[in-house]
This record gives sequence, C-alpha cells and structure tokens, in this order.
Amino acid sequence: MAKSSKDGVAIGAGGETHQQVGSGGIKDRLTTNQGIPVSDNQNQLKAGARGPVLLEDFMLREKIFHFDHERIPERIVHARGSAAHGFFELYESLADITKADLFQRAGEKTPVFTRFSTVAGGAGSVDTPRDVRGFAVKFYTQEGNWDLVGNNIPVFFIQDAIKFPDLVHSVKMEADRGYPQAASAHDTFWDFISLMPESTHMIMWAMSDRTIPRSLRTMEGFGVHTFKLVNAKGETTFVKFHWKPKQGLQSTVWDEAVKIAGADPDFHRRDLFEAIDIGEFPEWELGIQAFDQAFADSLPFDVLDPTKIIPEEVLPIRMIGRMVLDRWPDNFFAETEQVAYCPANIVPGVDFSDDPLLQGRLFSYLDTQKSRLGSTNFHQIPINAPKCPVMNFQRDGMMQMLQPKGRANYEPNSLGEAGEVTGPRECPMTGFVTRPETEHGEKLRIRPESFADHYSQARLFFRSLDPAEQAHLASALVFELSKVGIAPIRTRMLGNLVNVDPELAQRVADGLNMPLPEASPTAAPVLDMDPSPALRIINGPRMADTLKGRSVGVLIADGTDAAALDRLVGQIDKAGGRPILIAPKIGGAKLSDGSLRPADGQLAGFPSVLVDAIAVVLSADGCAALLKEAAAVQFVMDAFGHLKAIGASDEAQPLLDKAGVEPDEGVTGLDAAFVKAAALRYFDREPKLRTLA
Ligand code: HDE
Repeated sequence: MAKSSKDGVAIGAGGETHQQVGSGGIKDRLTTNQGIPVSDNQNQLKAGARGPVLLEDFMLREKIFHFDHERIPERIVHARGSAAHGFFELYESLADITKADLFQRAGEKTPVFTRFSTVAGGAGSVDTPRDVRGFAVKFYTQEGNWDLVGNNIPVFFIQDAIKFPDLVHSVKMEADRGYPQAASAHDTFWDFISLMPESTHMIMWAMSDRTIPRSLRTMEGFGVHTFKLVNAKGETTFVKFHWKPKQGLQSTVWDEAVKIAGADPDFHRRDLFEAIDIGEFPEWELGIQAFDQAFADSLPFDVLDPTKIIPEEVLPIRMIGRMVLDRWPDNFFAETEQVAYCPANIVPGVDFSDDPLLQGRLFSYLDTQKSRLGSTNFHQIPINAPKCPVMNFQRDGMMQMLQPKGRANYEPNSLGEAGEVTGPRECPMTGFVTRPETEHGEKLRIRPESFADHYSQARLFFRSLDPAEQAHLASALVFELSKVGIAPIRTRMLGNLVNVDPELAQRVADGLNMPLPEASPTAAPVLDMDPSPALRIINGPRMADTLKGRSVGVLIADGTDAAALDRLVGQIDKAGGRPILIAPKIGGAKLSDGSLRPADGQLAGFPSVLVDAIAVVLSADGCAALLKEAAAVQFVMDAFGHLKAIGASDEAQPLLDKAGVEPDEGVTGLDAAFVKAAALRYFDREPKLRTLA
C-alpha cells in the first residue's frame, strides 16, 4: 500500500519501488510529477527577461494546475477536526459475548486512527465554539475496519434520519446571510429546536459544559446508538459504547472559551499535538453497557431511541480496554482530511440495531465520501485502507491504484489451472453473517409510541448536575436565546423548558426578562427518574483532579527571584504539569541572579486562557512595572474570572489587587499548596464574579 515517508518523499501505491525521485536519481532532486528533474523553481519561462510567459512552460503549468486543485470538498458536518494514530488494547477476552476478532485475546493491540471534530463550523473555523464534538475511531482489525463514529455526548437531537438535513441546515450559517459561522446562537437553529421537542434532552447536553471542553483529551466519547455484539454461537447482546478519558473530564467556562477562540483558534488541535509530542499520550478506556432484551423491556424508554441514555447507576459500564493516541499524522491532508469514517464499517461479531437514526447513517457516509474524495476507490487511500488483506472482484473506477493480475474478474469461474475456480471465495463460516430475525409489520412512516417521551431524560440530566453546572446550563440558554431576534421562538422554547424543570424555565425566563408561558403540550407523561451523578463533570466521579498533562502559566519579569522560580518549576514538573514561562518579551527576563531566562510566550500574545492555572513570580520592581501593563492585569483577572488557581509571590500582591483577586482556596503562595491547588477550578468563586441564570 502507498505510504508517505517522514522525509517528505511520496512513495507510490503498489509497492515501495516507485518513488518521485525517479529511478537511479539523486535522492533529493526536485522533479515534476512525471519525474523530470527541475532546474529552476524560482522563475517562469519567459520570452526575454521582461517578456511574456511562454505556454510551453510545462513545469509552471503542472505546478499551478496541481495547486488549483489542492482542496477537496470539506465534510458537510464535522468539517473541522484533528486526529491522531494510536492503538486499542483489550483487557480481557470477550469471546463469551462477541466473536469480533479484536475482542478475543487479552492484551492484543489493534491500531486505530481517531478524529475529533466540531460539527457546525467549516474546516477553517475555530476549535472552541459551543458545539458537540465528534469522536470517531477507526479500528484496523484483522477482519477489516470497524468504525465507531460517535460523539462526546451520548444522545442526539433527532430520532429519525430524515430530519438530519433540516437540523444541519438550521444550525449552519443562515441561508440568506451566510452567518453565523460555527454557532448555534441564532434564530434558525432555535426555531427548529423549539419545534422539535425530541431534541430537548440533547439540548440540555448541548447547553451544558460538555460542549465547551477544555481539551479533546478531557472529554468522553459515546457510540450513541444501541449496537449488537454477536458471539460464535450466534447469540446476541445489546451494547452501548463509552470512551472514558484517563485525563479526567474538564470544561472551560464560557467567557474563557470565547477568549480562547481569539487567542488561539487552533487551541484543541495544538493541545493534542503538543501532548503527543511531549509523550503525554492521551488515553481513554473503552467501556460497554451490555444487556439483553428482557433488560431492554424493563426500561421506561426504548433502547432504539437515540435521544435516550441508560444511566450508569442503572446499568454499570464494564471497561474492556484502553485506547492510547501516541502518534501525530505525518500529513494533515493525507490522513486527517482524507480519512473516511462510516458507521456501516463493522466486523463479524458486531452488528447494527434497528435504531432509525443509525439505519439512516448507514447510507449517508459511503455516499458522502464519493463527493468528498471523488472516487469509489477512496478505500485505497492509505489512511482508509484496511491493514488486513482485501480481495474481491471489484475493479476499475477513477483513481484505481491496484493492478490485479489474471483473467478472472468474476466468480464463480473455472479459470484455475485445472479448470477450478480461481480468486477469493466467500466463506459462510468466517464471513460476516447477519443473524436471521423475524421482521413484520406494515410499511409505515411513523414514530413508535415508545419514542414519545421527550422530556423525562432532559429532566434527569438537568437534575443530575452539580449546581454550578446547572447555573452554566441555564446561563447558556439565556445567552443563546438572547441572540434570537424572533421573540415567539424564545417563548416557544421556554414552554418546552417548563416540561424539563419549571425552576430551570423560570431562571431562563428571568434571564431573558420575559414572562414564563404555559408548558408546551407533551406526548407522554414526564417521569422523575433517579438522578445520575455520573452525568456531572463538576464534582462528578470523573472530574479531572490532577496537574498531570496540564499547563501552568508562570508570569515572570526582570528581577524575578531565580531560586523561587526554579523551585516552582521543579514542583510543577514533579507533579507532571507543564510550566510555561511568560514574560513581557519573548527573549526572556533578567532574573535576580543576573541570568537571562528565555520565555515560552510573550505576555501580550499569551493570555492566561491558554493555561490551566497561573503563578505570578515577580519582584517588587517587576510588579510595579507590570501594574501599567493591561495584558498583565488581564492575565491575572482572567485567571481569577475563569476560576483557576493563582499562586503568587508576596511582591506580586499589588498586581493581584489591581486585577480584583480576592482570597479563597484557589489563591495561594508559591509553595506546595499551589501545585495542589492548580489541579482544580474554584466554582465557589463564580457567583461573586458574574450573574448566572
Ligand atoms: Fe454523522 N455524518 N450523521 N453523526 N458524523 C458525517 O460523514 C449523518 C450522526 C459523526 O471525523 C458525514 O464523512 C447523518 C450521529 C461524526 O470524519 C455525513 C446522520 C453521530 C462525523 C454524516 C448523522 C454522528 C460525522 C459528513 C443522521 C454520533 C465525523 C462527512 C442520520 C453518533 C467523522 C462524513 C469524521 C460525519 C451523516 C448523525 C457522528 C454527512 C445522515 C448520531 C463523528 O455522512
């Protein structure tokens, strides 16, 4: 298969022999795509030094022609993404419930390629809008590629695939004006949502802190739909897939997410790259909730409805393995852009359920790849190619990379030497088998009754959250609906929220300064389910509570105490954190011992939104100078406002005072207490700083 090598030499498909450098050529010589050596890559061919360009300049024409076609259509959704290579390692054999090859042998590693994405924005949009994140994993198993194409939220907006184009049209840039980019805070989205009560549960998640993750490394992933596992005896188990980050869960606060968008539009991409680069490999555990039909029947909702979860407290998650991302792609376009995920890519031992959203997806992804990648042969692109043998009689097509030998391009055939069949053959024993199941019923365009409850789990989610998260959620609704110009849409949304929780609806109505309407009609009674603490980020069982893999911005200036700085940096390193020195000038600051300490970031271009905690290590003179720098005051003010830990030298106190820092648990000296404090955020601080709904 074609590969791209580290040194930038493109190696052709069909073997390692065909290189762009040409046979027997000098390894580093520049050539055209036909292998012709290039003598001048700086000047076009002209008639005279100041004359017109000649049409015969095939080198110019080829180079510009290729450049003109460098872009391919971006994904209609999930256009903006970042990806990495890694592996999945199985903890123990799952042979009792599935015959999938990758789940048979404890300790076995399967290569993966994982792409995270935002949904609404274009490929060039920023990393931190309020948006659902895609979480797509391609497992290159020995029995073919299995794609688990999920999101960082376990439910979806709609129940039926036929509504997907409407949903996506409503959230993307509005049809006439072409804005807003990558934002759900606008009329058409909320118009659609307010008319689609089935979206209410997802809206609770979308307005929660889940959609403003601090890092791709600190979010969960979910397969969303119910799938099936099938064992060697043909027995079926229903299953829901979960990815749980070893780094713990963490989100930003809204004001921070907005500011990151300006300070570093590539914040998540850079974070993933840098984590892998320094060997801090992101890791998730894969868990399953496995259940049978009797269990499914006992639930007050339908497991085929993708707007519902099964709370972990009702059915615990069994961790079955771990995924480690340890290698950045060689080339963004070749891999991250050209990777083609498809929920229909499953392997023997895994199967679909009848979830109507999943069933619709089974068509869409293959179809979309044809427009994006241009050919039915996109599976031959290295990032998409299975790492097991691919043998069949599918032939030809645009961009065919393979050169199959022989006459037989059909089966059955009798073209073998002794008149027997030649070429690959089907195998009823090892091939993918769909388990026979009896289906009957009239052809109908209808939603099942069992999908009618649109509010109980929205209520469950809201009531399960920590009070700080509830306030964020309510405030996000106020923010988004305040951007909606058509007032009746807001009123309709408030009517839906009354069904979720009257108190939430009242808080949002107060935040909008609008009267609370009657509850909108419901198709089924709203249930009070037992809260599920596992749904929380803040104070939940998976909240990030370590400095490992996180960054501390250390503000220094001329005169900073060298010994105190070294001590602090040592402590941060020891805790597994990443100290980032920030000074007024990138060349560094002259410390108390006369040495020049280079900076990692320049204060004006490195606001504190880019780090997880800050330390301010200043001398009295250094502090006096920084009191006149808006960027320094803002650095501290934002860290405080974003509920981060602040460690400071005594001499830095005037800067803290000017930035409005008030003492609390998260404000410390530069001793060991700071490193401990730096692992957390201080949500108790928030009500003192901003009015939340
Ligand atoms: Fe997708 N989705 N989707 N989706 N989706 C695409 O496929 C679609 C849905 C998801 O990193 C597209 O290759 C339909 C749910 C991810 O490349 C497209 C429906 C979930 C990615 C498509 C859904 C997802 C996509 C666009 C409703 C979570 C990015 C480009 C029936 C379980 C994968 C492409 C990547 C991408 C269609 C709903 C996740 C158009 C029709 C539910 C993570 O085929």
